[in-house]
Amino acid sequence: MAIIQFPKEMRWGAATAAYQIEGAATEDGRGLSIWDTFAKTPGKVLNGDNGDVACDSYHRYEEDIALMKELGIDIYRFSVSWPRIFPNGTGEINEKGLQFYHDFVDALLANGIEPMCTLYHWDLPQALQDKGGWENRETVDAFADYAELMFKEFNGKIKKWITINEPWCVSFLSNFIGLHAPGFQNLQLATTISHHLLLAHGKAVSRLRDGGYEGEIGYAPNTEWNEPFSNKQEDIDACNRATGWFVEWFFDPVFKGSYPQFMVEWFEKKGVTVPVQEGDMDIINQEIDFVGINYYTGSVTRYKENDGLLDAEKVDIGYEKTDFDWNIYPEGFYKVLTKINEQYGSVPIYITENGACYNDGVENGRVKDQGRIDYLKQHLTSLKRAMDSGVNIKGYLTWSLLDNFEWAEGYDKRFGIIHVDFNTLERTKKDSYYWYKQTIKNGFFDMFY
Ligand code: PNW
Repeated sequence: MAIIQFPKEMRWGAATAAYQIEGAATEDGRGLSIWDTFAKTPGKVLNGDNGDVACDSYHRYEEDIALMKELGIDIYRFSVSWPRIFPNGTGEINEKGLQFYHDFVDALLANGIEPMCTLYHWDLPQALQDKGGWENRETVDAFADYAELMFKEFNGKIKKWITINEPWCVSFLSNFIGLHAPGFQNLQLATTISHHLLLAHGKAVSRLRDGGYEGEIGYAPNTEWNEPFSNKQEDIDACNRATGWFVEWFFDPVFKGSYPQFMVEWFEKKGVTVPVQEGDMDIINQEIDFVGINYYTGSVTRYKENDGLLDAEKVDIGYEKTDFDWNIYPEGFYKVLTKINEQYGSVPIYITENGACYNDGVENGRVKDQGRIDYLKQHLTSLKRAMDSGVNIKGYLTWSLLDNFEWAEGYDKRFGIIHVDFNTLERTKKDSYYWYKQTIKNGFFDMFY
């Protein structure tokens, strides 16, 4: 027996995002987002999939909430579709969009589940993209207005807010690597956007505080870990850049009020600058109530001249992989959490995403996703070690409640603890669902069982 036991204050949850699960893309006055446009551009999403129907959670949320209740989660993290609220990004408010989220949040509360609301999980109103998207500073103000409307409208109902989900993905993955909407490949553009996202985060924090609204606020950067291939300084430096692109780049401004010098110098070498205007860093560098950490994977990395942006190359040394081809590296979870704790102080942390892609299907009403259970066990063991070393962990939310529209991979990659048949939309609880349910109920699990 090896029992991994969590304190009774630990909060448990599951996460999703609007475009990935809602469907109902043209219903009740919803405007278009950049993901509608991107998914319908040939060649951008595997198999030409899109989120028009997704899990149809817009219509089936009562069934989803019943599944959450049976699971026993304390918190459900979902995101609001900005173009349901402001079909044009700004200006006219769509009351039907607000009503949907009221009904949904009321149903969560009635079932004793606390809502954790992400304001931006990637579905920028297309109308704002048409005016330059996140490159345009007006989008920052449009976001702050949208955030404030939500704070006002849901004051007292939603008490946990996340401004931006994974600013690295929104900036660099979407505008430099080009894999996600809007799909550009321009480093200066992506760098500018990373700054504007942090600014949008800061302005939303100000609106919550200045408006005197109830509730806690944070953001959810994605993290990864890199182990140096050798002890050579050039390999260690390459690793520091690779992790720094996710961690320091998006944490230093919020917690220290400046961009990390080693990364700024590197970017300058590549001819790129951050368009910081006077006063920006004070807006970004405000106290937040918690930080959401998303962690999935780690790599072994070494220096390689002219390899990508960072002159860093990932080396495959044979780690086991999930069906997404991401390395399983639970040690990196521990390391990134302790690094954050050391560098930024003991800010309260919610793990806002952690989970694994396994594509096991339904056989005789059952989904035997032992790979996912093992992944969760290993990562929760690392999390517990981090807690024992003093990292201030408040809760753990797994990604994801449901199989869903996995962005550029469409419906081909499954992250849910609940299986969704994308033809019939039928939900089937996977073995991992039952394992997670038991773990939540007990507050512990047995590593070897
Ligand atoms: C996160 N990468 O996405 C998102 O927050 C979720 O919406 C998503 O479903 C989940 O992780 C699983 O992918 C990421 O390429 C997508 O580094 C891609 C990357 C990282 C995170």
